Amino acid sequence: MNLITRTAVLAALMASSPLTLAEVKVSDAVEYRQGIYKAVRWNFGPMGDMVKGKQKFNADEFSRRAANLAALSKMPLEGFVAGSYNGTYSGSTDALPAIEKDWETFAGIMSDFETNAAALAEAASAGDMDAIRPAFMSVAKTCKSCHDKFKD
Ligand code: ASC
Repeated sequence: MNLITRTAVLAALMASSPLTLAEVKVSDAVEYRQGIYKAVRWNFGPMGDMVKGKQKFNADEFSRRAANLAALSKMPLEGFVAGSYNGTYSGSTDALPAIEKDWETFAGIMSDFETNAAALAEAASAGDMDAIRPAFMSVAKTCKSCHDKFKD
């Protein structure tokens, strides 16, 4: 789409919507981060099933999913923008306003997510479940610590 078409489409969208331009951008950011987390779960779920023995361990599949997770772990942070939190945002989100109030802690946990997901991908590339298991648990603990503090 060229700029003129895009502007026209946006203008039409704005005319038919009660949302302001700023709110449209916020909803895009919320949808973006929720999409990333869906992709995270899509990959992390089967990895968890393999770690728990609910699904047969397939080293190639596990490693591919761990590499996906390592890439995905770098992506959600930019979706946490001003006005996108539960209580302020007009749409649906479980992201608590504590994220904004305690951004340093939140960004720190997201950074741990990246570090731990990279370590899991590294462990997974060797295909050894004894090394994978603790690396997987570190990532799961990081997920939980963020949910406990910052997710409704
Ligand atoms: C998952 C999932 C999460 C995390 C979290 C880890 O499989 O959907 O949100 O692991 O439960 O503690």
